Amino acid sequence: MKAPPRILSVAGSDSSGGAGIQADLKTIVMLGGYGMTAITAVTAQNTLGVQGVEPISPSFVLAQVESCLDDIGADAVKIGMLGSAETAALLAGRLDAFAGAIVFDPVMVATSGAELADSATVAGFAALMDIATLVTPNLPELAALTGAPVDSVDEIGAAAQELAAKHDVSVLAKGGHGGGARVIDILVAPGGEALVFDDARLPGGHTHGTGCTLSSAIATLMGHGQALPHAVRLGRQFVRAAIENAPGLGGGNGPLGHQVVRTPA
Ligand code: PXL
Repeated sequence: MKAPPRILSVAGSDSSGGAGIQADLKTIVMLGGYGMTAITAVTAQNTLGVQGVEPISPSFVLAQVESCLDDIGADAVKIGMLGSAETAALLAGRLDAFAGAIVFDPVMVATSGAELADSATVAGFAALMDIATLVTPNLPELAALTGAPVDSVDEIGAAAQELAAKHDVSVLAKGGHGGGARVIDILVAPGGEALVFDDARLPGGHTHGTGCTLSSAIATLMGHGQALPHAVRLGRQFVRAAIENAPGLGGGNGPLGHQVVRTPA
């Protein structure tokens, strides 16, 4: 049996199972990876909103990371909700020399609109972007990280190029929040080369956890040895199939159907 890629997710817990750590583990296992977690915050949450957040202490987030890396080790790391600026700083220090891929989803706001990072934590994102392989902002996050307008494909590409050059990182600007009939994502390499992924927007409103799912899918696919552009291509296919198979649970923006998706790596 081929050894599964070892994937560590550093992210928050979503009690409703649709986003965060829970979405990450579902994604990692469906893509043939071995999933581990360092939980940064616990949320009380459902498809209607976030009812409460309890951050885990930064030193204990790091303790979880150490426990995983000291023994089992990891081929790729996915970073999501951080919970505090100090956790961001400690994590950037610990992962500075990490040899595998680091996929950083700069989570600021939940799909329901709840704030998941305060301004100090967002300031702490810079150090993580410096050490990441890929950062995956949605349009509001890209605008917040660059201060640039993101109203057209040209503006989105320019903002992504600015961020990529500043932090020497690949940037996947995700267009799902754009609202048009097509969802256009732009992958920009640190040197500025761009690759555009353009698909029809899927019908149905169940998109809770899409960002978490995409970033952990890309991390797992890179852990399998896929090059970044192909990992992004396959990861987007995985998310789209999971949206198409959303089970329609809850009274609000519901979770994806991870359990039915089979995408070979
Ligand atoms: O999708 C952003 C996100 C990340 N992490 C946690 C979340 C959410 C959205 O709900 O709950 C824990």
